[in-house]
Amino acid sequence: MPDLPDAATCYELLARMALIRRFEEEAGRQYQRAKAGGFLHLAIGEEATIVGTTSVMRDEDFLIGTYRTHGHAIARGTDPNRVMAELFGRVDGTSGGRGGSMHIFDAENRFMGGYGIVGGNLPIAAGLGLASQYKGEDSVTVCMFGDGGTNTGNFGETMNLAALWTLPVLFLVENNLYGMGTAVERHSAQTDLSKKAEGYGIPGTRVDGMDVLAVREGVAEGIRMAREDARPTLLEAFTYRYRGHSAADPEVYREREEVEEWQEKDPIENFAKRCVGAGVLGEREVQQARDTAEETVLAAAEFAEASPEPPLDTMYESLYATTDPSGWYAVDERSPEPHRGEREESMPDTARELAEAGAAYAGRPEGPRPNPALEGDAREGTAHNVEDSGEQAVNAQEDEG
Ligand SMILES: Cc1ncc(C[n+]2csc(CCOP(=O)(O)OP(=O)(O)O)c2C)c(N)n1
Ligand SMILES: [Mg+2]
Repeated sequence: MPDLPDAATCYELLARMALIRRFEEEAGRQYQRAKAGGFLHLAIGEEATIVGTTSVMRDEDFLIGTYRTHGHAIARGTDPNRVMAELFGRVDGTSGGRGGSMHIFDAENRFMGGYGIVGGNLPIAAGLGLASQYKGEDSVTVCMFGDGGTNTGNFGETMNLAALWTLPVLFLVENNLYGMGTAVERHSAQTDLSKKAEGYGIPGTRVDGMDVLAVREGVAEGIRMAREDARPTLLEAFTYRYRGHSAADPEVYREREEVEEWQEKDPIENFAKRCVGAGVLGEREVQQARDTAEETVLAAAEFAEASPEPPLDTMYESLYATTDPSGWYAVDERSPEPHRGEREESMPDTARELAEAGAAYAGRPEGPRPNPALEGDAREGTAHNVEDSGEQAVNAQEDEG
């Protein structure tokens, strides 16, 4: 078990977790009152994984998560008032009330969302890592996603690129044992999720996601490897959500006893007990953390309630980024010289004509389309390759026969 840090750090960790817990409880209550609309996914029980992670990130690092991320934004420094207002769909919300619970976004605090598509944040994390690398910044991206997210195609594609391009990204699986109502052993062939990226050259480790200090240690090491060694890694944190998958979950897939067993490992209660037991914090400070959380969250609900709804005629505002992209570039810097076939003059004439015409077969006479394997492009391509590779030319001649 990792040693306790100094009293100020312990207090901060405890206070953050208590705030997120209380925020989520209130969000659930406001959803019942129909003040918060859309879907609502609460992370009650997962606070140590969230706060342990953000507590060792630098301001310039990026965090990207899923649709269960009210706490992630708050842990990153987003004003709880603005998160609550977003849940309420009000103008003072993080996305002007247009995103709702699943799309909290705060670029200023480098909290990059908030995504409803399972696994959808993974390639974006690779993009953030690539941007840091390309700009020569030493910021690291932490990408948090669920156990279910490891089954998506995006997972494999992202691991491949992250390893290939040595992207400064830490991938963190919040393994809460279920993807909606499906248990890990029923949805993943490999149940040791930390191993799922090994084949791509991304090593993984496991950590107790209910222990804020263990998470800190694991994440700090992953961030260090990303920042100093340009090595992406995977960290699997075992955690548990006490509430249903979303607000509308009858929870028929698990027993009450299982939930209670995990509640025994409660990340906030146990950390508070440990701090008090070790004499690092007093009972009074623990109570103070809880009271402050209470005040902050009640104020957030009041703030959200008072914030106006967006006027109807602004419905189409703030939906798309309309600034120009800063430029286009090739990413393969290990062999920046053009690869075979990439030079314009090495393009087969037919292909060039078609490309210049703007569309395949544009300007061609009506009728049966040419078979490129027998006539046209493929043959021209082969002829061109004669200089590059005698072997290919021989094979092509054999095919002709
Ligand atoms: C691509 C895609 N498929 C299916 C869904 C529906 N869906 C929403 S959440 C979810 C479960 C994901 O579980 P996990 O990744 O473990 O995250 P958790 O909800 O446990 O935090 C599914 C299947 C979706 N949003 N996106
Ligand atoms: Mg899950």
